[in-house]
Amino acid sequence: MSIMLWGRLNSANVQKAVWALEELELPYDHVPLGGAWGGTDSPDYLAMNPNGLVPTLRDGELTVWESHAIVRYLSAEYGSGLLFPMEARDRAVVDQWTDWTATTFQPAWIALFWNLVRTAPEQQDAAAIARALAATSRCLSIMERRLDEAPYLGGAEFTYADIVAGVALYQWSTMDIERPALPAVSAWHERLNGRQAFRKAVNVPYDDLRARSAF
Ligand SMILES: N[C@@H](CCC(=O)N[C@@H](CS)C(=O)NCC(=O)O)C(=O)O
Repeated sequence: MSIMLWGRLNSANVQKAVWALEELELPYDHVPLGGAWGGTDSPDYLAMNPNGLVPTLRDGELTVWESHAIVRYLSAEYGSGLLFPMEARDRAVVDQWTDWTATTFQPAWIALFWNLVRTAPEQQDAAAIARALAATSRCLSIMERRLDEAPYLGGAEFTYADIVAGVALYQWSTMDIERPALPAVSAWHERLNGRQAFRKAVNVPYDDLRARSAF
């Protein structure tokens, strides 16, 4: 039975799973779900993912949801020594950036995206946008210092930490905002853009999400 992935491809959390699958060259079937497709509240879907959000991944008998758990699973199962460092000490640094992305970086940049892109212009709150931009810029300045000393967040090698954080780069670089100069982050973005899996998973236009705050 091949790997199945449920979720709309314009979701950053789904893009993490797609990027990991493509990076590992794994065959998979994809079911668009959530957003304009709906289906997250169907009994069948909730039986797999009681959280009712995307993505969900099934691999044989295993069903797993939460994008970071999915990326970590794929990396450990199919990318040991590749996306998934074998040494616990190396993995600790990768997990540090992965968990920081979940708790700090992603909430900041998603707030910016919601306030600026998903909220209709007449309902936008300039102060909320400014706060979200400041929080996102602060996170990126932390990444700037890290990427000034190492080519990837985990260190010398590309890992799943780059996947979970790197999905932000398309939105960040295309949103209508004033961006601070971040040369190390820009160089990292260029390095990631050199990967086919990144381009396929992440460089996905989001015009159909503009002024769509219902999901
Ligand atoms: N912490 C979850 C968050 C999942 C989440 O918020 N997914 C959003 C899309 S990015 C969702 O399902 N929204 C409802 C929808 O698209 O219908 C994860 O990382 O997987």
